[in-house]
Amino acid sequence: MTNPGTLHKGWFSEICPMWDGIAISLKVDELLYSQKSRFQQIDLYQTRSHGRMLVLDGIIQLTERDEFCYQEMMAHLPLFSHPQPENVLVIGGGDGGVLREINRHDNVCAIDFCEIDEEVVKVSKQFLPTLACGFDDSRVTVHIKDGAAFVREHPNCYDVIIVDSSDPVGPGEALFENQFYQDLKHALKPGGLIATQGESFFLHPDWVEKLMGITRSLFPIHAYANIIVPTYTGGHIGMCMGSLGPKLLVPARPVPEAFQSQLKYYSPVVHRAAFVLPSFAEKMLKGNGV
Ligand code: SPM
Repeated sequence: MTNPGTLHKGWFSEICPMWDGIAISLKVDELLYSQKSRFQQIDLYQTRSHGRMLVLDGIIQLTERDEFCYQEMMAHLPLFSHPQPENVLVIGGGDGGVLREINRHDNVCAIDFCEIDEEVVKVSKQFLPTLACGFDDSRVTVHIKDGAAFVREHPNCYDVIIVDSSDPVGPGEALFENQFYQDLKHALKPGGLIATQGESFFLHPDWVEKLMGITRSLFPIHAYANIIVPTYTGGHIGMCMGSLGPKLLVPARPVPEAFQSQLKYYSPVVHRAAFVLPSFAEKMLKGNGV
């Protein structure tokens, strides 16, 4: 699906059938980049209040002002859940923001990064240097490839796998299917864990139930974590986590003070709190073990 979003009188509005009837709008000063890649429409805006904004197929992926909320949680929640994460795989997230956060972890030895759309990486390197600096670490190996195929070809390789996908419309679709989750499990080493972009229980309870249902059926330990992201429609997104050993709900090791001082969102308290759900969401997911 190609959907450039809507521009009206200098306002960009994110209009998506997946969350019909609600939209977030940002005032934009300039369209800095707009091209269709092999896979999707890529737009990069200078916004009035939120710095630069990356939009794929009309859906906001990040703004410079609040991207730390998502990237820190997608990286540190799974990595601090594991006692010793050495080999990490990241699927998607061509902006490099999740990589930037993973690179803060000294115990990580190697990071495979797999992204289907090389153009997203190129555009991010050109326009979003504070995120794309994530690629400037010698531990990172970039694979431009379909993430679903990459995972199938790498059994028993990783301590932590992070899936920073876009939504289940467009090139990310296969990353929301049962087969992909089975392949993620096989790509883990014993005691490994996964963390996937898990959508919002406010906007798409059906997707959250589906993803947590799959996660519960495959992983003995599973949980859904909350993340506040003001510029995602609804202001909220979640992460589905599945573990072959680590408990997930509390950090498996301390967060060093020097490490904590670099962060703006994640902390050990936030780690625990992320799994505390509003009553309606807890009831909704009870059958799925959350
Ligand atoms: N590294 C940032 C990439 C962002 N990937 C996730 C984007 C999800 C956007 N849709 C949010 C929908 C909220 N209902």
